[in-house]
Amino acid sequence: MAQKTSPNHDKEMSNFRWVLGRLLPVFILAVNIYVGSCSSSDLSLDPFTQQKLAKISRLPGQNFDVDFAHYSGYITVNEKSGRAFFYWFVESDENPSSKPLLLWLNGGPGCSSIAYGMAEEIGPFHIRKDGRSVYLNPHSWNKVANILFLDSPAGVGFSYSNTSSDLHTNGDKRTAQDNLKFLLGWFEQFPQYQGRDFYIAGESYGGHYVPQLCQAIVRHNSATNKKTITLKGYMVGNALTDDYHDHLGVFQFMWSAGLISDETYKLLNVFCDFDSFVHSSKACENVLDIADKELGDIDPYSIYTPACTVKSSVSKKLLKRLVIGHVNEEYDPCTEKHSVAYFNLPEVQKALHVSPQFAPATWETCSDVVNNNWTDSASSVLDIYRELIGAGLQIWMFSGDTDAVIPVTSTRYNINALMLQTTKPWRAWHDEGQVAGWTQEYQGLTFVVVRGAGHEVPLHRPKAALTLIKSFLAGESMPALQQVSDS
Ligand SMILES: *[C@@H]1O[C@H](CO)[C@@H](O)[C@H](O)[C@H]1NC(C)=O
Ligand SMILES: CC(=O)N[C@H]1CO[C@H](CO)[C@@H](O)[C@@H]1O
Repeated sequence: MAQKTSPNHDKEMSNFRWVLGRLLPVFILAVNIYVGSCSSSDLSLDPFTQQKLAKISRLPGQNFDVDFAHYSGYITVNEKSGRAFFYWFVESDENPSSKPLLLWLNGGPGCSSIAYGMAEEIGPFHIRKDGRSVYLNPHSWNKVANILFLDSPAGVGFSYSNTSSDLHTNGDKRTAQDNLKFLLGWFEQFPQYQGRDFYIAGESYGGHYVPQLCQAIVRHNSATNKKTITLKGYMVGNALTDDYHDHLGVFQFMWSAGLISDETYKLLNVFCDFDSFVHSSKACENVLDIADKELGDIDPYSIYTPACTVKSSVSKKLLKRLVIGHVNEEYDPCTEKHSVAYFNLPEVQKALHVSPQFAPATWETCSDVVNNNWTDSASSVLDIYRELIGAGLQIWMFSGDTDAVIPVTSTRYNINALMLQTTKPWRAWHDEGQVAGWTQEYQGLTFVVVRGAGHEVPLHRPKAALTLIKSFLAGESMPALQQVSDS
């Protein structure tokens, strides 16, 4: 997924050339030398013994008990190259055998689903400011589903390849195939989940990964006539979908939110509309640089919240004094930094069954190497939407409406381009008696706006996001205002 600027944000690098990556200090890629022969998942063992070995007992800095099991480890996706993907699987905290299975994918390309999905969005374990301990997220999606977090592709998070050139040749097509291989391998290790209702969700560049993987699954199922993976549907948020419509929406949003000048708005529409998001032309990059300067030092992924800068932490202190009693729930723009500290701790990596042999020299939330060397990137996945709507999948698109990176306008242009029939007209939806957003239902697709949320909807609006996943998994419309019977 696309990530926020960090305090060490290299000013030479344009936010908008990097919209889908994030900006962290660039560490020199240390080429790991793979020696030894210890592999974490021994395939000679039966699945249940493997599960036992993958089980996580307690995380460092976890001073509370949880009533769900969770597991982590590697699944080999390519034997010849020696590519293995890292997962962290969290069962539901209540009656997991009755709950669906949900795969979560962050984007980038190059960003870790553990860094974002687990540690600051939908996962149960979020990282404290000290970078050494965790707290329980009260709005974790494992209240309603068993969640599988996957670091994909090779070079992201703890996923690795024994062939170092693999990190320079990642792209959409191989990622979809490797993700399919991952799932098939994972279901072998967790056979009790075979045939379970299965959904995929993700955000940002996950807008490519999610439909592309769904297409690979649907085609695999029909080619093999097997139903190991019982895919029911997918949901994407602030999702990169179609370069042309996404660009139109971004420029329009930045202009109407008052972030850029009239002149730059015009130039963007002249030089960038028809460009690729991942591989933009020099002419377009020049205008993006101008736009970036005009924006100033805001967080483009959430334009009305403080950015992670020294200044913002001062104003945050003020806020803390004013909003008494909500200190823990307060939005922390620097949460990524805490994850970097935590997941680089040797004891944390040990608890997660990360093999020292395959661990990255430095764990990063997003990999610059993967991002900068991305090969094929589909200019549009709308054709896949058409195919999957035809296959009868349940498809939802949601959007946080304060994101300037893949904004609500982009998603609306994309949905309009599909020319679907409306089944339920535009209306507000509610959470805790307030309008939490808007929704419209189409033949084959449901659209949900989450009001006041940035690029990472579950980070900014955790309660509304839990309502969203509940409705999605139940296949129900977003809640309308509840009638209060008494007064
Ligand atoms: C990578 O190489 C090491 C050393 O040969 C081997 O133990 C490991 O299984 C390989 N990884 C994969 C995914 O094949
Ligand atoms: C061909 C290419 O773009 N290579 C890039 C791969 O990633 C590294 C690290 O970010 C860059 O320095 C290379 O330029």
